[in-house]
Amino acid sequence: MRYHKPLQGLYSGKDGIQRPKQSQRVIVSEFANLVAELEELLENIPGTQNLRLELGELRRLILEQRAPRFVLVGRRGSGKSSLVNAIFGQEVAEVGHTKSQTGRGRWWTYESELGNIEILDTRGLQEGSKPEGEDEESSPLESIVASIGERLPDAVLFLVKAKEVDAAIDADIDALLNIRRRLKEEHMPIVAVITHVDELEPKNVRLHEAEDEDPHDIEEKLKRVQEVQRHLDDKIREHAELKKDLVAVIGVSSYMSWKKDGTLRADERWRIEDLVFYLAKELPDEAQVTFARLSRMTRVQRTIAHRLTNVVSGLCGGIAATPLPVADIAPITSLQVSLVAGIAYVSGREMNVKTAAEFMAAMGLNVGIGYGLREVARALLKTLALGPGTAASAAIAAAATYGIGRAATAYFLDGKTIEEAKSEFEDAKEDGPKTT
Ligand SMILES: Nc1nc2c(ncn2[C@@H]2O[C@H](COP(=O)(O)OP(=O)(O)O)[C@@H](O)[C@H]2O)c(=O)[nH]1
Ligand SMILES: [Mg+2]
Repeated sequence: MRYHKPLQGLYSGKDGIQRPKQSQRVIVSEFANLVAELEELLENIPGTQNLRLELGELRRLILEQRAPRFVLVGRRGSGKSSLVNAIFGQEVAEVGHTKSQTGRGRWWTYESELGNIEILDTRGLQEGSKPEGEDEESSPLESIVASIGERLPDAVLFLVKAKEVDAAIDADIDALLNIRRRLKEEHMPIVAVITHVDELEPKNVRLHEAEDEDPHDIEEKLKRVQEVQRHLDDKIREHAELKKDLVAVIGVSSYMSWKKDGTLRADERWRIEDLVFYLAKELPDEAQVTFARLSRMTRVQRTIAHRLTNVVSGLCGGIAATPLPVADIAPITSLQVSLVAGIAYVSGREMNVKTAAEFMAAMGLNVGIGYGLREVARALLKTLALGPGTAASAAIAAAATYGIGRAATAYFLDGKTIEEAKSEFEDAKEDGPKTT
């Protein structure tokens, strides 16, 4: 039996050490064993290359999860801390203090109960400021480069204030170039974020509440946003080294404010969801689930849920068509229970067999009363009555799994009722998985 890296990002204490809850640990280790057993079984069966690839994908998405890692390039006051808060939808970073809040050149973990993000703050590259408690031994660039060598980031976020895009941003672009050059041949997506676009003219027109504003005012403001986006895009593309890695230039408002007691006072975020969506596409599989979960953004979470559903239904169909030499495990139903648990997890719930089993019972599937993955899977196996090794059972297994995934998405992500999820299950089962 192979052993695996412990699951990252599932649950962490204040000290940043990962401590999954007991029930979560159980399903994760059972799921890890299932994947390993299937990999071992399939290794000796010819023609199962695709199944093994799909298992690898699931392994990366669920078992090898880790926090996404971003480098932030932007001056003090450009809105780096605010952007981190805006992505979480929660106050995880201190905003707007005159003293530097973040030391330069080292990785910081921002934590929420839903997951963590690791940030390398490069401020200091384009200004002479010196954060508190900073040792003055190494230059800012050297310490940043050392941190990047230690842990490769997933993407670079280049932040510029909307009103400064026209002004002298050459120093900012130099900072970006400096980092880009040190990365040599590594691929490094760059997402340019124009912050404070709410402050563009006409000033008091609220983009985040556009439906209450005069459409002409909104149109005028959106035109300004597009202008600054185009301008920054042109500026970055002047440099061939940056051009090849630039994936998006996007204007946003990150403004949120909290009262002293922690309650939300204002949420004036605009296009942060689009930004999160672009960023998610650039992340490796290992960081996708954590990012979607902690963002609390349904659109991003739905994308992951669909992907999990497609992978798992493909796997279930393939497994049903493959006569496995060992009948001891109930891989198809175990995968189905894991799929539901995974979608519930992406939605922000704890990952456990109980939640998944309760949901499946509500769908009218007999899952018995056990709370172990295998117990539930065996009970479910009787209900679904899947005979192994035929094309017909393969189609049924894939369609049933697809229906389960769609129903779980409707219930956990779209806020549908159990009844609505149940009819989604019946409909999706009929239509079968999409062949995309
Ligand atoms: N109106 C508006 N204010 C913002 C936005 N982003 C940040 N701010 C404000 O700009 C100031 C500096 O932001 P901060 O996140 O601390 O910048 P940092 O120094 O780069 O970390 C704070 O007062 C924030 O509330 C934005 O998109 N719109
Ligand atoms: Mg800050």
